[in-house]
Amino acid sequence: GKLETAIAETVVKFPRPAEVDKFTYGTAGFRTKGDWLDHVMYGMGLLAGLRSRKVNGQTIGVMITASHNKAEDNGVKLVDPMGEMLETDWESWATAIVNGHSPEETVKAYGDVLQKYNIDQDKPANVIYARDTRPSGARLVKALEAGLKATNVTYKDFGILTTPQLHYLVRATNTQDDKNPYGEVSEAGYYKKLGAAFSAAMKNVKSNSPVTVDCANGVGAPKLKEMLKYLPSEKESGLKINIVNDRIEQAEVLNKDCGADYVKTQQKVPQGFDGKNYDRWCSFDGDADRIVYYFNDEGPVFRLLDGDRIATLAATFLGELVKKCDFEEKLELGVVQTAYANGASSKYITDVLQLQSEFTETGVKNLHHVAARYDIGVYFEANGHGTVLFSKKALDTIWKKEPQSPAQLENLEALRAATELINQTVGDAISDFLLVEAILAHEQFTVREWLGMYTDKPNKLAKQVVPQRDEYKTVPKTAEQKLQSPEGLQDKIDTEVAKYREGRCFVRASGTEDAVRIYGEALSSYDVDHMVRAVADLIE
Ligand code: 16G
Ligand code: ZN
Repeated sequence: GKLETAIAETVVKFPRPAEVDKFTYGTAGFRTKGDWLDHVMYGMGLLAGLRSRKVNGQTIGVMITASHNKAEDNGVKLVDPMGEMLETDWESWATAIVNGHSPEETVKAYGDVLQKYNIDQDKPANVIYARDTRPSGARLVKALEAGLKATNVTYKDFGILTTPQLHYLVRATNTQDDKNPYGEVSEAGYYKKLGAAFSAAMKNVKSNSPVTVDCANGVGAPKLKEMLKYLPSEKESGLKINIVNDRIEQAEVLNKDCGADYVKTQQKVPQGFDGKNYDRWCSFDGDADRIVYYFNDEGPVFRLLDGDRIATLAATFLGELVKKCDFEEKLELGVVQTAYANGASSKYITDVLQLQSEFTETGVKNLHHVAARYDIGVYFEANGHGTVLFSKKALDTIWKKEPQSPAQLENLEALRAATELINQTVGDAISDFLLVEAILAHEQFTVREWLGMYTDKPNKLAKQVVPQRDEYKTVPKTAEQKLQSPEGLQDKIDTEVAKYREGRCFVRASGTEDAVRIYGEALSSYDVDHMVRAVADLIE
């Protein structure tokens, strides 16, 4: 057909780089050196159009970012109509369409998708896209556009945005004609929605201390600055927000010794830290979809308030509000984590909060889908990616309730504000930041009190390079905590772990690096070190 000819003619301008054997659409989409991604972007233009036609012309999003990775890297992922990650079944089509070795092979992969889903090429297709601050982004957009043009897709460039802002825009676009649209379809619409929700959440409370945000020298910096214009003044809210690591014009410092990933993996304050003991700090990652908090204790001893801490804080707050609102219909609250969550946080959720706690495999899409089964589903990875999902039943219940007293009205208003403040499409550093700040103000918590909610179990995360990481397969439905291969290894691990008091240890293949990860917890840090080393020795 006509489109196939157009593809064959234009794909040659974006040849496959010789350096890459095979591209794979993984948990974070495609990700590698920015210089090698033009061909991939072109292919993602084709696939985004196909995906949109498959879902009756609803708008699909394309985000160009490499998150916490080096400035020279880049990547791309697709966003589905409700702002979710691309449906899993389509990941293999993404891989197929960018791995053609000739124009014919690309056209063939395109045709395979058409055929498989019975897609009508004359139907409309709509795509929107954005990128982070990386220098290669502008060039990669051209390749993406070439794929979109070749297949007659209607598209709109939203320029530089955080990843969650693009997710927001996709959902807002696709719910424009609904009775309850998600928000205005513009960057300003995002700030307006969050700003109004934060003001409502802070209506009856005041923050008691300033906060500093490390923006990883990435896109979060200009976007948070813009966000500030829509927030109540420092005088009104009591909250002073300082921003550091905002040098986006210097590409090479992006994520360099700063940002959420650095702080979490190094267990260290970022470059540019000048806080006193007990000052409240937080860090975004390079595309502002992750956040962790931290402070220096007496010593100074570095104290991290990671995704587990945010999950337990949010679950505590929302659980209390739901109770106080006394709804006729029971709303079920649950917290979804991965096996990397500190055992003390999970115990706190079940024993103290008396809420359901569930584990899934690593990766946002896995947590998201499980959280969606609850009326209020809180999900966070320890690394700081997470959000809260409200079911339709929960939203209806919360918005239609008639308050029985002024106190109940206050609680109801706070809960309603939370439903608007939280980005329900994906973890969002800006939205999570405002949520945490509002909760701390409500609870009148200092960082010490927040940390004091429970005591983390001593833990350690190690990495071991292995020749073939795909030999390490886990048993389904164990949240990756049991190996089924290599044969016999799990038994040896179990024997070793049984030697330690309250020992827990598991091994899984990384989805993003050529290595396996070993996570361990036990009653004492001496035991943890010993156990993790012993388990590492079992791995060849
Ligand atoms: C990806 C995931 C992240 C996960 C990480 C695990 C998304 C958007 N990102 O970055 O959630 O924590 O992989 O990496 O799902 P690993 O497989 O190397 O341990
Ligand atoms: Zn990120």
